[in-house]
Amino acid sequence: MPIDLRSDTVTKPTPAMRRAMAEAEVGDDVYREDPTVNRLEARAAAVAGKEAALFVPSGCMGNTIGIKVHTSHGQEVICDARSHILNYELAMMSWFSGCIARPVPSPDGVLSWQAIRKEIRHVSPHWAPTGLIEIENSHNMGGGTVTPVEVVDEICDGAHDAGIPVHMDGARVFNAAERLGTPVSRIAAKVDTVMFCLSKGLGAPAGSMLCGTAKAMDEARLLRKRLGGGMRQAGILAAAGLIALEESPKGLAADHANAQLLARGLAAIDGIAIDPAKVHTNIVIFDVSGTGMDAAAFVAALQDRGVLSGATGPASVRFVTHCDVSTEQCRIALEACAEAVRAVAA
Ligand code: TLP
Repeated sequence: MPIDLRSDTVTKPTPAMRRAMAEAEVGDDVYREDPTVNRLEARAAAVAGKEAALFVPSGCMGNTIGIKVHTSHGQEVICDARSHILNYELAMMSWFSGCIARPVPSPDGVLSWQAIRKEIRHVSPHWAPTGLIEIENSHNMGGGTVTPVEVVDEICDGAHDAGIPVHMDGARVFNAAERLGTPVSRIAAKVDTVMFCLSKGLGAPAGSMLCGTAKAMDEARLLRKRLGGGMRQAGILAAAGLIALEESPKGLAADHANAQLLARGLAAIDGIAIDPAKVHTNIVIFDVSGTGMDAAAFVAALQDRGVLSGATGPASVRFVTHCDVSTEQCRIALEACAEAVRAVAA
């Protein structure tokens, strides 16, 4: 079996999750009659500190619905230039919500109110008005970086004063919570909606939660149906989600320690550039330009040595730690990196 560091999306359900799935009490969730889904939604809302939550099949659908709930066609969505909603969601904000992105560059994916406020547009004969501000926390392509609570609060206060809602792509907000030592409900306290994934670091087989006001979630439920996300006896999946919510956050500290181990080990390899201080959570993005290989060649060389990774740019490679990779496997992966670099140098 290869050591799979491509993403935390590759995690497999635990034995406890599989047992709960087999035994789950189910009903038709489109009629809101699935007791397990109802329990998961109530629990997710409590964890996020919101009135209500909606179980959706994926993070992309959660973000798509979150954007649609807040915006009208012909508006702009302010987001970081490397955000997932802009770069990895097949232009759904335009396809489904009729909005365009107003990308704002940021250091490592951490936005600030100062950077955002300059980009806010009001109705005018020439401009599309800002309909929404989006924050990704932790930030995937920023290298798993975490936006501190005070910064999130400041963005929300400024946005709300300007009459603009805020959506958080919290696909990995539990990783942010672990890093900050702060509950998810505090991180998301001021955002209008937050989406988080059960299927990444938390290890559930599928599903994400969108959380917000009861009114927003009622609308979100209709949008989910429009998108084909009414899943009927979804309690089978929700049962795993409930375990993911209660049990899995405890394991994230170990994933972060493994990411640090990788970052420090990579920094010590000639030709690889990474600053371990910038690795906040479970994502390790590093530059391989000094190795004589581009990212594709580096990824291929690692694959030959039994380690799976992903290229995130012409010269950048991503490792993501998760509950299905051990510290020992991270050490083996580092050895594979060193060996691949030595082989090219020779
Ligand atoms: N991220 C995936 C890929 O799509 C890049 C990964 O391997 O990291 N928001 C963020 C910040 C994400 O990183 C992802 C998935 C999503 C949303 C979408 O979640 P899914 O895959 O459940 O639709």
